Amino acid sequence: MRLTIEPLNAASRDEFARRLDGIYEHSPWIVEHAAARRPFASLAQLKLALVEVVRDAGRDAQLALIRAHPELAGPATAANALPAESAHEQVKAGLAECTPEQSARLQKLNADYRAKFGFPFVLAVLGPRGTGLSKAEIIATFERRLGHHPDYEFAECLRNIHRIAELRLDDRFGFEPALGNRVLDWAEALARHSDPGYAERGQLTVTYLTAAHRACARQLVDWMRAECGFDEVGTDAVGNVVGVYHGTDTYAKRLLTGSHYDTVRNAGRYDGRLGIFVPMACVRELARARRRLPFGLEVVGFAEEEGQRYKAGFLGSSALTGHFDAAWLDQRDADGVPMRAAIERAGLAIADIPRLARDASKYLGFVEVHIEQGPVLNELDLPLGIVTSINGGVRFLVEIIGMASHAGTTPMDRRRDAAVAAAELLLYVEKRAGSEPAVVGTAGMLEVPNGSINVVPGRCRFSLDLRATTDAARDACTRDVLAELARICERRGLRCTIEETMRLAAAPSAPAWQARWERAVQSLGLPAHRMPCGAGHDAMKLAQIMPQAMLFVRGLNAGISHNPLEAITNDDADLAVRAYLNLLEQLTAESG
Ligand code: HGY
Ligand code: MN
Ligand code: MN
Repeated sequence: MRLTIEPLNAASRDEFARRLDGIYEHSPWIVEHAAARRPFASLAQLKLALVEVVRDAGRDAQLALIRAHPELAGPATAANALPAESAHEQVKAGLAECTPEQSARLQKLNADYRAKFGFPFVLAVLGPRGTGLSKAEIIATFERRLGHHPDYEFAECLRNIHRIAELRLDDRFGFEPALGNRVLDWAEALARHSDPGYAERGQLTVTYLTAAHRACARQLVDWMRAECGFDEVGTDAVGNVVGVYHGTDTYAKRLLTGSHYDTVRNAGRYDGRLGIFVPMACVRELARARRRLPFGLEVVGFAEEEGQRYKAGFLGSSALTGHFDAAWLDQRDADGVPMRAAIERAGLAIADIPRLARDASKYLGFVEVHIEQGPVLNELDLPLGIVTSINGGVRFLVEIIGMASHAGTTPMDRRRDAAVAAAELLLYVEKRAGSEPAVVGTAGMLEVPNGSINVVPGRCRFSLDLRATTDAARDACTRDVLAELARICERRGLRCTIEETMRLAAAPSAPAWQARWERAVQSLGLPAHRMPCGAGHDAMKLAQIMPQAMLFVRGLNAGISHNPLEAITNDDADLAVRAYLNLLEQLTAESG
């Protein structure tokens, strides 16, 4: 019989525990302790309460909980001696039919893992989508996690235990996170398009206006039209995909929303795209219910945010704010192709770009859903977070110029070594940015052009990405770094060129919109965890012309991003869609 929240709230402590028996492997104490935290407003709140019971139980009880778990494809599996839930999960992930090589590999991994950490490897083998990881994914995860620090693995085993419990609870409640499944399935399908040189290696890279990029745009247009029921769908002059779902009055103000569909190199499949899929799933729900809101919804898949193919970043959202800089059209990619040519080859009309600027008076504001791209929600075991402010940033491309000379005959005190100068500066950036928590500094690209193993580097090119919670902190760090660069070049007899390629102001969330996200998250029975944002987002661009606020979704694997390990669960994606739907209900109620 399917569980529901109300009878669980009303049940006796023993009855409550009995109905939740087996949710945590051989550890009834967890549900027994959770009974005292009733009543629960939602399944999500019940799940969080169970997490908190374990969190409050202390390390010994947590260690016992981890040790209560069977090994993957271990002796208990072979002897068919697993509890029903674990047996079902391991069978569904195919662990009952391992090849001899896979069995041997898993036994060795189990032994090595237990020898290193002193507890068994725990993995939610049904995975983020709930349908089961492949054996290859399980083994790869096992091997990757074997290399972690013991403290990280202790916490990661607990997070996987909570994910196992979540999936078991979903099953007991007969709850399928269908909205979240749709989001994950869209993400997987869109990730099939990738640029040459990456696609062959199974890596996701979609840079501005490549064939893969255009295929993504077409796919988004198709889904918006065929699956979601948008009224108007199209691609604009810079390649943004724009879907409009009208309100009761087609001239009513609109909520602007969305995120980017381009990616960094060897990316994850949720950065940006999640913020397109979540509002798409909302429109799909509204259209299926034949509901019209008192405002329109304008969902934008921004064509370019990452600044990978061309130096200009946030190009898609800049076009909407009226800040598209025509000089960007002359920027060339690594193959020398000017942006102008790429836009024309994509069949887009450069002359139309200025007309993309939005009249902010016609919009209520801008909201963006995005993966956190950091470890905070993952460590707090929270599915959602509310952004309080987005860090401001500035980016430079620097070239230090010295003198190439013979590596063997040039005395160390007579060199004009550009690479060593760059290294000295980067160590300064690390020290300076590390001197205050509000600031971060990164050199993501570094090269000795046409370098040779036996030549003192005459040139060294690198990028600088400096960010801070406030513009003042960002600018102070920038001043110090550029002054140090000048001192290093002076002392070493070198010169340098510096090109500023991007500058974005810090963007505090608009209070009214941040409050709406907070209420939306609380409506799910979850705490409204407020947090700053270190990454750049299209919302910081839209912040220049209208109020904005963002919702964060927890990332798995310590929230890693700009990396193929980027992942979210179907349950968390489902909560994000439900939070978004609640925000739409709030706006509807406010409009009277
Ligand atoms: O760099 C950033 O923070 C964003 O991913 N473009
Ligand atoms: Mn990104
Ligand atoms: Mn992003």
